[in-house]
Amino acid sequence: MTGPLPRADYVSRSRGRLTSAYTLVTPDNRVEDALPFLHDVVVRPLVTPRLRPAAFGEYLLELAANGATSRPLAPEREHFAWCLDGRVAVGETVLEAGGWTYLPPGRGLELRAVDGPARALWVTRRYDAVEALEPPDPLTGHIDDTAWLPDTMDGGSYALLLPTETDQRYDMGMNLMRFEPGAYFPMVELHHHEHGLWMLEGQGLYHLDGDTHEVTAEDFVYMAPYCPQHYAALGWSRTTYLLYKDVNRDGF
Ligand code: UGY
Ligand code: MN
Repeated sequence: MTGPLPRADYVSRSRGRLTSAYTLVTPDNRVEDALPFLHDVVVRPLVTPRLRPAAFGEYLLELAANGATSRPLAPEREHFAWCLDGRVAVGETVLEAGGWTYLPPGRGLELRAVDGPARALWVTRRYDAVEALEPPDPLTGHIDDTAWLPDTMDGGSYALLLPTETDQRYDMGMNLMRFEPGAYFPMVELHHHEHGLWMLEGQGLYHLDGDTHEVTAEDFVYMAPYCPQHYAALGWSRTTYLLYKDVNRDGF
C-alpha cells in the first residue's frame, strides 16, 4: 500500500471488531480481494463461511466500467444482488441504485457494469431445500416500490423484499429496516437467525452481545445466531439498513 501516512491514532480509532457473537466492518477496515470469473471487479468480502458459524457470504463488489462475470457464479447456490451506485446488469435485468434481484439455485450470478463504474452488494448461500417444496422463483424490485409495514416501535417500519412470511420456499430473508431519528427497538432480540446488516443511510447505536457501537452508513455488521441485538437511531436523518436473515428453516 502507498499513499499519505494516516493520522497517528488510526489504530486506536479503528471501529472494526471481531467477537464470537458479531463482527463490525467499517469502510476503514475493508480490504481488497478477488474471486475467479469476476473480472475488473474489486471484491471486498464482508462475511464468508470462513467466519464460523456464518452460513452465507456477503460481499461489496466494486465494478470498473468493464467489470463483469465471465461465467455464471455458483449455479448451485441462491443469490441476491443490490445495486448501491451506478448501474449493474444482473442477467438481463438492469439495476439502478436501490434496485435488487433474487436468483434461486440453478442459475448462477451473472453481472456486469452498465455505462461506467458501479458498486453492488452480493449475498449468496446454499439453498436449504425441503422435500415437497418447489424451489423459489426469481424476483426483482426497487427500494422506491417497496411496501413498508409499521414495526412495533414508534417511528419504525420494515419491508420484506422476498415474500418469506407467506411463502416458505424462500429461506433467505432480505429485509429493509427503517427508523426515524430517535426510534429504537422495544426489546433486545435474541434469536437463532443470523444476520448480515449493511447500513444504507443514517446513524445510531448498535447494541451487540453487551457491547455498544456507533454505526453509520456503509458499515457492515455480522450477527451470529443468538447474538443479543438492539438498535437506537440517532442523528437528524432516518436510518435504513438492508438485513439478511435466514428464515423458515431450523438448521437440522
Ligand atoms: O427481523 C429481525 O430479526 C430484525 N428486527 N433484527 C435486527 O434488525 N437486528
Ligand atoms: Mn434480528
